[in-house]
Amino acid sequence: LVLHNRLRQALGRDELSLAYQPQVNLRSGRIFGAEALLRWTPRDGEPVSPARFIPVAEESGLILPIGEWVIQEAFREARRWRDAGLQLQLGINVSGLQIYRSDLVATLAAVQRDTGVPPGMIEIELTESTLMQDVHAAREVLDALKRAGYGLAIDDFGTGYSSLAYLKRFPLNKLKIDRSFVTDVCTNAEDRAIACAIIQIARSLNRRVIAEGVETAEQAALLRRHGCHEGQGYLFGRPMAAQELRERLGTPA
Ligand code: G
Ligand code: G
Ligand code: MN
Ligand code: NA
Repeated sequence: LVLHNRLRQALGRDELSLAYQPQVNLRSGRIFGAEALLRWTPRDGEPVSPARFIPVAEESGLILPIGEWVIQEAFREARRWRDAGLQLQLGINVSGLQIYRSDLVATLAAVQRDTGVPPGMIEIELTESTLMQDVHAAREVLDALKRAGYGLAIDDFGTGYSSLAYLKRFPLNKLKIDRSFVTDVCTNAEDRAIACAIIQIARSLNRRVIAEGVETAEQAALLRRHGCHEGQGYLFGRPMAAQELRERLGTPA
């Protein structure tokens, strides 16, 4: 409850920010995009981890205004990239309430109009469990997002309860292999088998596949050898301030 009350004030007090974590092509090593990750640093306190405050935001409904702020802020950054001539994709996390209890399609359309960011620059990330809450409603929203030109990624793939058949029914461009399968991918045969199975499913269905939580060159090499297209993790970069990522890509300002 205390956390909830503090979180309620966070937006107005300018305490939220987005960190950007690079995503790279495992063959070329090139950064092709980034994921926007929400950060909360109360004015008079330590940063609160998203693992703690995002569940609170979801239970209280605060994720609706916060999620809208995330979308606006992320599109503003994508606009800066575009103005700087950077060809980068931006991943934005969206929670179930935004799909089922708000008009996500309309929110995105309005922010898209205001910022002029091409929808193809944006990839919307949803978790498996979000999609499973109401498969029919989720499918309508995803179809509309797809028609509008957005990329769609399924986050934490392999951790939720889902049927592989839904992969066919949802217009997803990309599977994100959950970090829990990547951490020990070099030493644990079961994790490796699961990671490789996800890579194979993605490839045979013509979807992109990205591994999360890549921390070592060995993990990256193994995943690449098994056909994984893309990687994200501390090996390539921690979530960083917008300006830091822009500087790293050679366009300060
Ligand atoms: O950034 P990491 O540091 O700890 O993020 C923890 C979790 O919070 C991840 O599962 C991530 O998907 C989720 N998350 C991060 N940013 C956002 C956001 O803007 N919206 C939603 N709904 N979830 C987010
Ligand atoms: O959306 P999602 O669940 O994937 O959020 C990614 C989370 O994983 C964030 O909390 C981010 O800070 C964290 N993260 C990103 N890269 C790494 C990594 O290489 N190792 C570990 N342990 N965590 C990571
Ligand atoms: Mn994510
Ligand atoms: Na994830």
